Amino acid sequence: MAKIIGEPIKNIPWQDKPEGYQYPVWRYTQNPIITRDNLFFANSIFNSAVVPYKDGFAGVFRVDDRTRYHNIVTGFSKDAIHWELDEKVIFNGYDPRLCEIDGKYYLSWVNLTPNGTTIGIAVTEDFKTWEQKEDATYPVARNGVLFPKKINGEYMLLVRPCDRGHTPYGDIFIQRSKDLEFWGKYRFVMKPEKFWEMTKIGAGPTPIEIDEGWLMFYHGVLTSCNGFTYSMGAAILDKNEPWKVLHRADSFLLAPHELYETVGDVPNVVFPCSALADSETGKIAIYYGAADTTVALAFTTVDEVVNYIHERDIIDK
Ligand code: BMA
Repeated sequence: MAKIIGEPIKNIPWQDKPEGYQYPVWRYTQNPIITRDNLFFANSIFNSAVVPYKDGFAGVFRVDDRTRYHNIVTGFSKDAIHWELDEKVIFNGYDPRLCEIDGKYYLSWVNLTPNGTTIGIAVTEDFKTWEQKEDATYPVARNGVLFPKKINGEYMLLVRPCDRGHTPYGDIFIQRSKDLEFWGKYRFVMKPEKFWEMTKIGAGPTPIEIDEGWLMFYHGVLTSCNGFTYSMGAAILDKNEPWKVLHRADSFLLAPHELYETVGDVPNVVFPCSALADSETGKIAIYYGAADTTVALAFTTVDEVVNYIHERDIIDK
């Protein structure tokens, strides 16, 4: 039995695996959970992130408005399924990730600069006032994902260097900081290996601490004659040296198969940015952007994912 290390989340959203369903990740039957109708003037609301907050949940949401500019807003929910979004823009940019470290909430996102995208970092205690830190990378980078605790006294950030356009390549790297200001000790983590992810990969939700290491969901991109297809995969990273990949599944865990994933502003996109993990039951709820248009929800358990990774492990021992 695999084990999630961390706080229990008693009110984690949940549906049991459908009877007879054979795959390790299953979708919420009422998907998508957030659409453009959640906020006036939104063209699309997708790639977003949530955390437990007070007796409910808080989140940061990517809202592309009707000028098609990229904005991040906050939102709150009692059940992590029905969300009230605040129209106030906290930052410009996209693909936010969110995690709690020592009682504070850290946002990392794709920050827009005149010279390309970089990874913005900001911290809040109440989701009202944010303190923006130095950008964590030079341009151009995307998919900056913080670990939910310091490791050996250092913050850890997964990151995907890229170009100014739609980037036809991309590996995952890690970098470290003692103070969230100066970054260094860059290490390679992993590169595309299988066809479903062959073009590029990027870290997804905040890594989940488990007994064996860090469970990392990520997106992988395939280029077909129809363009990019984004799917979700998983790997387990070493607990103390997370640039070491211990195990990695050869196949995706979720790919664009439902209509809301295959049809939208950008068809064929499943883009995970967040996961809630309940240490008591092993339940995991994954939030992903669907077709760059809506936010959807999927479920798994730590046992399902860890078994799947072990059964299909591509890491030579
Ligand atoms: C990536 C990012 C994501 C988006 C994806 C598919 O480069 O821009 O926000 O979901 O492309 O369009």
